[in-house]
Amino acid sequence: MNNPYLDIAPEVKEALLEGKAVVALESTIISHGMPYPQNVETAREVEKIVRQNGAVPATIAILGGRLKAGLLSEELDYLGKAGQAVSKVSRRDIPFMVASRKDGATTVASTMIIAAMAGIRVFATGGIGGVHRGAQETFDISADLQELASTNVAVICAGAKSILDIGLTLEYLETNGVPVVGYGTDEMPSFYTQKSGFGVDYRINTPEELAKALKSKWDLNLKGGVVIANPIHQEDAMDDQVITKAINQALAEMKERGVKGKESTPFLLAKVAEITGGDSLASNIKLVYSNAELAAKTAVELAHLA
Ligand code: PSU
Ligand code: MN
Repeated sequence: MNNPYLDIAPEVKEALLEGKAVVALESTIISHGMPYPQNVETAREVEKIVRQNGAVPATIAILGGRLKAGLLSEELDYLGKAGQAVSKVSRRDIPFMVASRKDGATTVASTMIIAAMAGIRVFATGGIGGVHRGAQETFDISADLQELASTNVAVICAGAKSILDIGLTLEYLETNGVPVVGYGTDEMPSFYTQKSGFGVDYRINTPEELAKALKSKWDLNLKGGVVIANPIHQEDAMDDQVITKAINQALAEMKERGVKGKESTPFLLAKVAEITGGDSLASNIKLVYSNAELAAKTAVELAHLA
């Protein structure tokens, strides 16, 4: 924890020193994943849910070049209002933000890195990045997947959005030794819906079982993360046809406009929300709450095992 680049919030530091449960949260979902003000409201509510379930939240970002584990309320507000004006920061970008003392919103990959530096092992988000559709041509594969291969943090998500090629994403994770666990399901959920047609590697039904699997992996020095895919509750899920149509339309528009690289995912997220007239945003918010709850419960169980 003695890292001269890292600021751990006092509450987070105390919890870590006492071996208590801490849950990391990312900030790209705030700045680039949702519109203001729903992004800030969601970020605050997520922190509250983590607390209600017995863990301490640590939202991660880079501010003024400092790596932050745990943000103040006004810092959440700043990131939410700044939106896409703040840099989206993945692994490759971290040193440049630090060197030039800039602000950055952290993706799944960079949140994992900073969480691991702080000693946090459980992280809740909405969706992970993955292998994009058409990656055979574009080579667009999220750095999140490589990070999952090498950094010891469990990521609780609602599966992968079908803006991605879910089958290829699962193949990529398998090659890199990253287990994909379905929480209470045998099927990989696809973010807005419970189904994708693809199976997960393991089905686990309780936070206690999840914690045991994580402890086993890391006790054995099998480095890397775990994807814990927690399906959206049925009452919050979207109609499969509606969301499929919206995603296809968003993908077509992206191609037309030639959107590439780090802009792709934020573009697709905003387009899908726009096309569905906010319905997808409502689902997105609900699934993040559900993931925060499961992450907190898992972190509590993991703290008991330590
Ligand atoms: N998927 C979502 N919501 C998000 C993201 C992905 O449903 O907010 C964000 C996360 O921060 C994720 C990042 O780590 O997008 C992936 O971006 P890229 O595909 O450029 O690696
Ligand atoms: Mn990409």
